[in-house]
Amino acid sequence: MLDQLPLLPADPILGLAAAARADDNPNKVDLTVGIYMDEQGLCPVFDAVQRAQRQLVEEETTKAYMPASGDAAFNTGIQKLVFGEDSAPLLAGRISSIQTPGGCGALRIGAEVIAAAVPGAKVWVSDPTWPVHIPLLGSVGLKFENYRYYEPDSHGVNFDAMVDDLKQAQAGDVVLLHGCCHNPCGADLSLEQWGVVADMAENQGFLPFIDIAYQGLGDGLDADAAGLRLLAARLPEMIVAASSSKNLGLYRERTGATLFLCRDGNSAAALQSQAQVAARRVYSMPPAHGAIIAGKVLTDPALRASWEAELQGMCQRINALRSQIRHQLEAATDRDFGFIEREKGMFSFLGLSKEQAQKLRNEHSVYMLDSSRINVAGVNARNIDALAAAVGQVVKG
Ligand code: PLP
Ligand code: TYF
Repeated sequence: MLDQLPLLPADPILGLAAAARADDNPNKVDLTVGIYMDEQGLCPVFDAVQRAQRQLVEEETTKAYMPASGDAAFNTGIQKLVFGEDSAPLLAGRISSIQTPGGCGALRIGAEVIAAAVPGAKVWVSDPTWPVHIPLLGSVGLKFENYRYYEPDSHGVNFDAMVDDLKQAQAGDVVLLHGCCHNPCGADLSLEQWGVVADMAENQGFLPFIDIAYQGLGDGLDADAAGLRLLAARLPEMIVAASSSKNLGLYRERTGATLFLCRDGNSAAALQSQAQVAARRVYSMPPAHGAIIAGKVLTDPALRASWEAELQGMCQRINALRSQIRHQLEAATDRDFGFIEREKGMFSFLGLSKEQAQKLRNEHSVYMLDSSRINVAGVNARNIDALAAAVGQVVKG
């Protein structure tokens, strides 16, 4: 029975990361998978996370199951983090959430709940979007339609085209939006453009589903959630998939949340129950470790202050790297890379062809995705010259 199943190809992103790991060139440059790396090329554990983890180990008296909705402190903390401490819908009891295994689990639980409301609902996704959205949402039978978003020539958002396409989105449809730091292109909506999306959602009745996996790594914790909060202030309903992988560095602990903005408190309670039942269909109870740590960091004032300072340092470093990469690539080529400084978060398309990206890998051990997406946070003082030299050679042919 099972031997008829073929070997499947690796995940396109994680497969390239494995290829980079296997490369024995000591000067290789790995800009594949989106993890934050420091100047030493390491993905660090936040100091506040280490301290909270030590507390957890000392205090823990049981490994009994978590509730299906997860850790209460984490839920409170992430609701305030995403919607804001003094969010009106939060104070009005219109928001509920459940802790999920990472942002991926949050997307999947959101999809399950959407499919319960409207089986086979149409989800509008940006062109391009994070490729993993398709299996995560498609596996529950949701259908996809693209809206135009990134324009390679300008390296920015073609907002007129986006609006034109989304005019067709109706009540019963879902529009998936990247809350900030768009993966893969780094091009985000302005606050004014978020306002237009809110107008359209109000008039047309579609449901926004916001994937926010990089809050705090674009312009800061509040600034990165400003678009989402603008929608929350105006709309009756919305779903958010939040991840604690990047901004708390909890990647392998699989920590995230699905959050529901609802018409009223009764509906918020109903949606939480829907999400819990959806979780039972997939994994029953979430893992404890990451969310208990995140709950402590988000709600203890001293840990919170330490975490925010460290996160702000990462955000500033990413933005400084964007400027350095721009200048070094411009010096090594005769191209304009000013767009790298205009984008936000961990990703940018360098605007190279698939052949050029492959040549960079095969001839220079410089690893980026075939689309020429780089992980900006993988660049450091020791590899930036090699990156610029290799891109210069490949671009000049
Ligand atoms: N959404 C986007 C756009 C992402 O880039 C990621 C991962 O990095 C996620 C969601 C979910 O990440 P995780 O499941 O690791 O929390
Ligand atoms: O886009 C990225 O690199 C990150 C990490 O199946 C990631 O979002 C990549 C692939 C995947 C899950 C996470």
